[in-house]
Amino acid sequence: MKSIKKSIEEIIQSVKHKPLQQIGEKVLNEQRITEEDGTMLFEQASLPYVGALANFVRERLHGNKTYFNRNFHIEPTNVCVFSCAFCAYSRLYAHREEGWELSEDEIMRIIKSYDGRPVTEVHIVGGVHPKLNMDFFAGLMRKIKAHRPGLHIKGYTAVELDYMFRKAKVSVEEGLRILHEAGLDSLPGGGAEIFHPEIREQICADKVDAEGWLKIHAEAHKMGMHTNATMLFGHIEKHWHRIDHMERLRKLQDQTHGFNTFIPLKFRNKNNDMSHVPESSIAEDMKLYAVARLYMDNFPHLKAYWPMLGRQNAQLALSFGVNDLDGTIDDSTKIYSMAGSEEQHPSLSTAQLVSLIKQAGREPVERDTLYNEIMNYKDIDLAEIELSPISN
Ligand code: V47
Ligand code: SF4
Repeated sequence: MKSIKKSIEEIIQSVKHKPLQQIGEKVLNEQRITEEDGTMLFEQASLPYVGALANFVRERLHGNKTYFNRNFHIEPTNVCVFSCAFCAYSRLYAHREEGWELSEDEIMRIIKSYDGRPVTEVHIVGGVHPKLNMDFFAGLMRKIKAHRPGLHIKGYTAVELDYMFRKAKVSVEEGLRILHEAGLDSLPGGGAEIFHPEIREQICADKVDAEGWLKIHAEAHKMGMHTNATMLFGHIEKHWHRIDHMERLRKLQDQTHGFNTFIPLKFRNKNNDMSHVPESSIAEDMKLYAVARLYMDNFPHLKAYWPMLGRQNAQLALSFGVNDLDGTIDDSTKIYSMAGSEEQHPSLSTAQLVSLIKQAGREPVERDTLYNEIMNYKDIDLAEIELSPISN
């Protein structure tokens, strides 16, 4: 049988455009592609070509493995002091009758409802509430850890942290140390949106800027915490803004190696101040994942967040560089359903996730937040998972 390398060599040679051929050769030889290369891939390469290159890299890094975890989300509040134009979720403090705020007891009740179930991670993320401060969140994490020490807490975007630290008048380093000691294990990737000020000023002018976001992640990495990074794509940004965004992340990763996963988030246009902006096509989305896999050569993982993309498109993304589908989520996550995602109550059982991955011809592997492998489902029968007491 022809080796994958041989096939990809043939594909590269068959491309008539010399600069695109040279990009292909760089990928084949594990050389870094430049910002110009990245923009050229968006603008001149065909989807099958970038897809084939991205799949080659994905399989070189991870073979057929596709990771997921058993997690659940808690959104303590949707009240937010900021007013990002793309956000369908937040309610301004002045109108908080439309919003919700969970008390510590209510959050602990959610945590306890997972007792005896094999979840490994809680993802805590929400609006930036003017009254919920660092003491509240540090106290909450101590309570969660006292109740279930092994549960990994991935919580608070750099936007929430920046606001918390400024309000508490502590430095980024001090603030992160306090939260880390209280039980915060890692940071999610939210709030990055598009870093370039030309776009940031139009879509989320009042929250932390690129430098502030990157500083928080850099400090977390210095402390030994792992973090993720997102990019909100498919709205008013140009291709070069996407490359600029990825370049800033790639540079930081060269220095710290603290990022686990890059998560492109597709802009959804319902119920927000950007409803006039059309959503991107699935072909554009797949190209974005493929270019991201090629550009972010120092990020080990590329995630398609299925609640936002939809299950079938997430399956498709597994052929365009993606090797992670997030998790079971099991949640009342409203951030996407309110913005028009088809997933109104995102939740998949382990059996459903495994089946989704197998249907796409890949090998499902359950991981923890830090990508330690918990179980490979390659040879496990679906009926066996459904009957198992560990299925959730
Ligand atoms: O930063 C808000 C996005 C993010 C819309 O780290 C929207 O594992 C599309 O960061 N259309 C928060 N996207 C969620 C997030 C996340 C999600 C899953 C996993 C991880 C992780 C992180 O949600 C925000 C923003 O970019 N968002 N509104 C919208 N209308
Ligand atoms: Fe607030 Fe986050 Fe929505 Fe922006 S995206 S308004 S920071 S909840």
